[in-house]
Amino acid sequence: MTNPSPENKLRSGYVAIVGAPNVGKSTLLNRILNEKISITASKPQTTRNRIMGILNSPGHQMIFVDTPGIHRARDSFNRMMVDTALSTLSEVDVICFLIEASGADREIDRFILENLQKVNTPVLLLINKIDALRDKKELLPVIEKFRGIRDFHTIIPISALTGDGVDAVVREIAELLPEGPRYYPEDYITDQPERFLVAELIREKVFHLIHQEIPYAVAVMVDTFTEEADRNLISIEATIHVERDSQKAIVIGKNGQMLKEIGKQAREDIERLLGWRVYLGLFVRVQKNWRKDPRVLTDFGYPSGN
Ligand SMILES: Nc1nc2c(ncn2[C@@H]2O[C@H](COP(=O)(O)OP(=O)(O)OP(=O)(O)O)[C@@H](O)[C@H]2O)c(=O)[nH]1
Ligand SMILES: [Mg+2]
Repeated sequence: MTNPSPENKLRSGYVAIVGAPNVGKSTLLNRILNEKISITASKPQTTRNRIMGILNSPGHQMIFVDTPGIHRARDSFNRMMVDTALSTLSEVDVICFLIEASGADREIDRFILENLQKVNTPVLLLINKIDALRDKKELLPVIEKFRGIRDFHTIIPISALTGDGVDAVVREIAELLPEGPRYYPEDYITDQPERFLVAELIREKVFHLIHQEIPYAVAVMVDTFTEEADRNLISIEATIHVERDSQKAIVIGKNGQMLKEIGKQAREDIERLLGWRVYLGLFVRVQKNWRKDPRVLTDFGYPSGN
């Protein structure tokens, strides 16, 4: 690759990834960056914060913002997540609106479209999970329908899972970005602190290994993070907070087996992320109804609302 000559100015800016829960937003961010920055799960409402991922090339810096799935929130914690996503819309240069190839006429997609009407930002409609279609012809009515609703900058069928169509998305975004500075150093892929990424990887394993309501009642905090250069490892202690004693028992599991498995899988991912050997100590603690407690929400790094 050649460096851009001075007259070829850098193009840079912010790109929101929005859509209903579980449509594959975080999977797409990870695919674009070729790094696991954002956790993913087959359950809705996995992502709770804005997750920033930065794609650098000689001529561009694209700052992607993965957001919580937009849905009809039933409680204040979920409303906080939806507000986090909606507030991103007015702060970016390009919006990627993800829908699923099948079941694309969901009421929530219409709600998101209403919110997109309020901003003047170019919107790319990305129809995801095309690998799961039996016949690509199923896309045609979806494309027709959405084309009738709004003037999208472009409509691209993709698979965030296989990478199909993702290069085309990046190319389209590159053309839409304004000239601008490199907001972050070239070797940055996220502005999320390592502690946050580590806590998220632990939370992801709870999503993968435990079903029903428990993952939603879990928050993870890293308590200590110590480089032990003489032992050639990073020593991490983290606490998995749950809301009730019964949940604590399930997270620990019979003879501690569940907690052990969460720790093992999380450690493997954390070692990959940090490029270091890792010792991971996990604790489980009951923090009654933390999702409703503004003080605890702040401690856990979530907006506490009002
Ligand atoms: N078959 C298929 N599955 C996909 C694709 N993209 C994502 N998935 C799966 O869909 C599920 C949800 O993916 P996520 O990336 O966590 O979805 P999300 O939109 O970030 O979800 P929330 O954060 O909960 O809003 C996971 O099981 C993914 O593996 C795709 O292109 N094809
Ligand atoms: Mg997500």
